[in-house]
Amino acid sequence: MSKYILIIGACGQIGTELTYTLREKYGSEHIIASDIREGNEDLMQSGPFEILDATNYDALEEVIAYYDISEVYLMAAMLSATAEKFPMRAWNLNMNTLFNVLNLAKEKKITKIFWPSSIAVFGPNTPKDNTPQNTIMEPSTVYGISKQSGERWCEYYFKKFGVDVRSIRYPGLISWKTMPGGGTTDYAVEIYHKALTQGTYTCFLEENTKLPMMFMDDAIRATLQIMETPENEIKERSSYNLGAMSFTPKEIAASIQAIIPDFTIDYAPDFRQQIANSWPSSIDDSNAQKDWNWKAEFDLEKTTKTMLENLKNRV
Ligand code: AKB
Repeated sequence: MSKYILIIGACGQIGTELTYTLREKYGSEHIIASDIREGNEDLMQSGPFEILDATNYDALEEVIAYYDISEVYLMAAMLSATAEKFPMRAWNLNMNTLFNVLNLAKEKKITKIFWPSSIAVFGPNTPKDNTPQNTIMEPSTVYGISKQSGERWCEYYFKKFGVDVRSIRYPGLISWKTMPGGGTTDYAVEIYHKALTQGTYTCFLEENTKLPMMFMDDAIRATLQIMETPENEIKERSSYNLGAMSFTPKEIAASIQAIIPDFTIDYAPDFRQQIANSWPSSIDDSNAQKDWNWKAEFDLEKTTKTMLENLKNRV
């Protein structure tokens, strides 16, 4: 394989696992990891690493020319909870990085882009259960507005300039290698850490708040799968709905109690409750199933078992 791939935001929750998986698949020297700051030592030493501010077009262009990059995975973003605190910073980061990679593809300096969208594109007027691919959106969060605008721009660049950009609306992602940062679904990772270290967790969402979630291995598999699909088989050029499981804080707590019977949970909802209330409970991903054979492998029970097994040697 002679292509070179750039990952922007490689030290984040998804970027870390994506970097390892792509390095395994294509060879370390072909995967250029980048981030605005240094992160995990092991990741930085496992192949080429660049400090890169992807809001800076010239800096990004320079890295792309230097390594002869053809594909970019743009994983840098400010997530829902932090974006409510810093709306303009979130808008600038989430939109300028996207425009920079879209324009590089328009200028034929790269050939393919992966850009993550989110269930946050949906809003309070969206049907909550089995949310369809195409439906009312009207996001009510800063992050959701940036992701929905991003989707419109992706489709525009595809239609107008033939830019091959592919995207998934990720649900909340659960992983043990890297912590998420600044999201509303982060509770579903924190809870495992606290179960092992303290035997108890205070959840910032109410007990019956049901949200779509996915284990990281499934998310990475989906990402590689959509990127490997022949160009003419990608029918959604905004972003694909993607589902795996849905659960409430009470249900994830019960799945932990099945393994750690003494684990306890209590609830102290904060501003993130309102964000969660505006999002779907479950997702209809039949288009992803039809167009590129998507099928999730992890349910809640398997996720809990895998999380606790891997984290018990780390925390
Ligand atoms: C968040 O909670 O902000 C993210 C997301 C659902 O996109 N995990």
